[in-house]
Amino acid sequence: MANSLVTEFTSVKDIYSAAASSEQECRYRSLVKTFFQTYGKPPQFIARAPGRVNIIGEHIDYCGFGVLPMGIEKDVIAAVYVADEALPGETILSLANTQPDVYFKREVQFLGLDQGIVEIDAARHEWYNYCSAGFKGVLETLGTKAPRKMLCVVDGTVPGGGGLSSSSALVCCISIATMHAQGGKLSAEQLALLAVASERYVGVNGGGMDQVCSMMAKKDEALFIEFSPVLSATSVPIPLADPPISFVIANSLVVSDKATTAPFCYNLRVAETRIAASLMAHHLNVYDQVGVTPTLEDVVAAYSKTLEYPEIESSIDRAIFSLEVVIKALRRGLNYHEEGYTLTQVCEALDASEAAVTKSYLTEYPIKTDVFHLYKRAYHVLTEAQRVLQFRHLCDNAGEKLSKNIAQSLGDLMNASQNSCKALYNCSCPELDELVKLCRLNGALGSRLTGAGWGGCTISLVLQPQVNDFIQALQKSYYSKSTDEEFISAVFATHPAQGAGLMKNL
Ligand code: NG1
Ligand code: MG
Repeated sequence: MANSLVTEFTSVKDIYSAAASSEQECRYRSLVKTFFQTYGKPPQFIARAPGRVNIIGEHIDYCGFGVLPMGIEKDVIAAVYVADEALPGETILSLANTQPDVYFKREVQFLGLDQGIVEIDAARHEWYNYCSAGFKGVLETLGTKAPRKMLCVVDGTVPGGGGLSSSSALVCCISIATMHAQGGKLSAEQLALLAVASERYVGVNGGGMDQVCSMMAKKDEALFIEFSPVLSATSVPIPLADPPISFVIANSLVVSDKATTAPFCYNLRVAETRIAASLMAHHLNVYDQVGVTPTLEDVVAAYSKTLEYPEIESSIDRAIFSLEVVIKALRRGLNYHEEGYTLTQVCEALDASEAAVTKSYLTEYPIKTDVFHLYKRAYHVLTEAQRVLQFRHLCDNAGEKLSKNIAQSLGDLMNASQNSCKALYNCSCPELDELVKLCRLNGALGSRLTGAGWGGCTISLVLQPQVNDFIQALQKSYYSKSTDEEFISAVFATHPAQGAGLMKNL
């Protein structure tokens, strides 16, 4: 992946679609005004990072497999003024939010380099933790001994807890702002990786899809993001021709607060997939090649080296084949209890003590559970990894003329992803199930939850001529009790949007 610096925008028009630019210009002007009202001086620059919508590839980034998201126009922007250096004990970062009801102002103290610079209380679920996380990550990476103070006002349009990555947009935006304020020269890739690590300060053992997409997204293109053997982001054309397809986002209006539910949802899934990977590494005799606590991708990659690929030429087809072989081996490798393993059974299967298992899988991040669903989770992950490759393959080969058949095949993959998220990964919820059902009934060729799930948004693939009817049908059904304003912000068609960057000439 090219080691490019963070994008510099000269105008709002570089960032948003023509239709959105004038509204965005007002928003940027209003941010500058709020900054002046808050701090009595104008900001020096604005940093910007978008949310993302994941088209396909759910809960597999932290297992090492490639995912296929795209940037959205909804984003976080931060106006910044860089002041003098701060001494330990002083305010080093002042954060204000344009939405006073969220939390107006928050001062972060400078603890000094030897004490880890700033403290983040992961037990308190506050928006500014994500800002502190980005800030802390950059300062620690740069090793700045006397960092310069930053005054910021933040404005966000990504709905919180909606599966559109409001959290990573905040982390990425403040990481870019901090890097620029402290005179660092980190590339967009370095910042993306740093933001992945920083967001974990907030207590969720997250994957890397969101931050990489926010940093690297391109207008008009989806991104195929791979994490192994190294991070790479490849543009994938969204087939655009006859009949054109569109992606429509619809919010279930169930807020999914990942930081709160992580111990029995997100962090637990990470642990389950890691335990499953270790068992499969033993079962497939590749344990020595993958080391301790491998990911499922480590196991598939090691095992695929032992496979012969008679007559399979394309590397995508070979990858799909390797996954298939491991899927077939799952039942024998993890057949101990299809209804799930107790901790005692996990220990027996791994031939390890409870203390060792707890140390390796269950202590770094908080986890609460009585049962580990190893088979179901691993089956989802491996088949979802295949679906991503199949989706990418269809996009790459669609060319100029997208036939209805290809559009339906893309939709089928999205539907299969949803079904697997619901039945095997248990990360859907009744409202998401209902919304997906209505989307499919009203013309979506495919519809699924996007992001971590347990609430948040759906993404649907709809043929462009049908988008208006589709959206109206949802208003009459799922959103019959919402006001017009609520509805407009909950349901919208989206197109791949520009990734993060900086604007210096205000
Ligand atoms: P959300 O909760 O939608 O921001 C999370 C993770 C992703 C990925 C998805 C599920 C973070 C920051 N984000 O996204 O890495 O694992 O869930 O595919 O942890
Ligand atoms: Mg998030």
